[in-house]
Amino acid sequence: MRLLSLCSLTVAALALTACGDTPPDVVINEFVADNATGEVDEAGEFADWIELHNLGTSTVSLAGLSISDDAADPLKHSFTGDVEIGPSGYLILWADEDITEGSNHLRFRLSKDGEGLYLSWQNSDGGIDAIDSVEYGPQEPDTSSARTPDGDGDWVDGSVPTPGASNG
Ligand SMILES: [Ca+2]
Ligand SMILES: [Ca+2]
Repeated sequence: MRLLSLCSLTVAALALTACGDTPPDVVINEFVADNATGEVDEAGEFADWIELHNLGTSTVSLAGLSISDDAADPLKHSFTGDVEIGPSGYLILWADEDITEGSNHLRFRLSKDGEGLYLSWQNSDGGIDAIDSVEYGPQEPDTSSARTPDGDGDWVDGSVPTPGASNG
C-alpha cells in the first residue's frame, strides 16, 4: 500500500508539472498582416508574422499556450514544448499555414483587412484563460502594429517593423 501511495503521489506531481498552473509571462508584442517585401521565413517566403515577447527574466516554454485569429476557436494553434523564448526575449511566429516548416509556423494566416489575435492558456482545471488579445483594422503593406513601449504599451499602427527586436 505504501508503494502504491508513493506512485500515486509521483504521478500527481508529474501531471502538475506537465500541465503547469501558471502561464508564462508572454504577450503579443507586434504583428505584420501584409508582408509584401519585408522579413522572409526559412523558406524564403514573405509570410505574415506575429512577435511574442517574454516579460520574464528566465527562459519559458510555450507549452500550454495557444494562439488564434478566431475568438470562438482559441485553440486553433497550440504550441508544443519545443518552442521557447529566452529571458526578456522576442520570438517570431510565421502565420503562413506552413506547419511543416517548423514549430514556429502557425495554422492560420493574418487578414490585411483586419481581424483579431488571441493568446490563451489551458489551465490545470481544463479551462481556457485569455492571456492577451488585440483586434485591428486594415493594415498597410510592410507596416506593423506594435506595442510601444514593448509589452504593455499602447498599440501603434503603421510602425516600421522590428521583427525579433524591441519596438523601441
Ligand atoms: Ca512559409
Ligand atoms: Ca518588435
